[in-house]
Amino acid sequence: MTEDLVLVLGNKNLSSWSLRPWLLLRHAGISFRERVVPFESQGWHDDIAALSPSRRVPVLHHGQLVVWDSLAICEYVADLFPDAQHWPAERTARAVARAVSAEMHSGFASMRRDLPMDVVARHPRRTMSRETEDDVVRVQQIWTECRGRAGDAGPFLFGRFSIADAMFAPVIWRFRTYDVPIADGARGYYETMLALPAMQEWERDAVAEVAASKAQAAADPRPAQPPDPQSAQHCYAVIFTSKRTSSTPEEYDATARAMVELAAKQPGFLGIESARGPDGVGITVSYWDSLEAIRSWKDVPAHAAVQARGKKTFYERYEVRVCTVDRGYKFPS
Ligand SMILES: N[C@@H](CCC(=O)N[C@@H](CS)C(=O)NCC(=O)O)C(=O)O
Repeated sequence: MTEDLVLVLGNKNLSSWSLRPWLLLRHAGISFRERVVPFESQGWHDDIAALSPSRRVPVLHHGQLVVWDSLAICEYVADLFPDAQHWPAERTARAVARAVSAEMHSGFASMRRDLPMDVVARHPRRTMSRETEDDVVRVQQIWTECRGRAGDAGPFLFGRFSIADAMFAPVIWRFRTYDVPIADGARGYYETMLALPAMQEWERDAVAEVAASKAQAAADPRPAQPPDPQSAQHCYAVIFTSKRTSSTPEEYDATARAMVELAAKQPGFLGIESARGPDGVGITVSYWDSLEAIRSWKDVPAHAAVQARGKKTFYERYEVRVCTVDRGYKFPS
């Protein structure tokens, strides 16, 4: 193979889909270069459309070829390295491995939503919806049945490590973060995956990534500042009143910081101030020099993506009011 494989990933702590092809390549000892583009970073905002036609990660670049979607990347790797047997060699085992991989790829929406991957976080015994409980039971039923069938052929779902293991790997972190009870028949597999050197490497990278982003925030706090009320008369204010859900606090904090930084780069931005109480209710007021600036900010793609994420994950509810500021004063003046 003359060209390098370049795998583009999201944040290692959060990007469940990115983990799958990365784990497949790393566990097999295949050489590749990785490029992490953190969500909500300026790099994501500027580069993702050029890197990935779906604007999602993971995406694999191999010379001129671009392969997006985690399962498609795993299939391509299996084609490139047939001797590595990334699918089970035996036909019926291969059919079942493909079936459980496809089920993982297209299903479990409730579990994904309620138990988002956050490798370093611990949220023990989160209350689960009925649908999420059903998803958890189904995943463990798959693991138990596959392990029963594989027997002594090896510790993975189909004996040897296969694409099916890569597909389920993010669920291992989800179960650990939320301290999901593991059934007896699935426990050995769960522990095998936690102990896998490539999984531990991913975890170390996730821990380092979160520590680096906290250190950066501490070194460069850029406190959100409102404009001086006397110099910003006749401007516009957007009052965003929200109630947080309890989910994904790290992702929320990182995203909120990134959004303030991004807003501060927009034309017409004058300042921002924000407060949130222990009950999860928060008020953020951003100030702008025109209604047009407010409209443009709403449509900035990275901001639009966060608004969609907010509805799904961050907020129980929110209200937005766009107001005119006619005059202002302060004490001490
Ligand atoms: N089916 C795709 C899903 C990829 C996906 O949703 N990736 C997420 C990150 S884990 C993403 O890129 N999100 C960015 C966005 O929605 O803007 C795959 O398997 O690769």
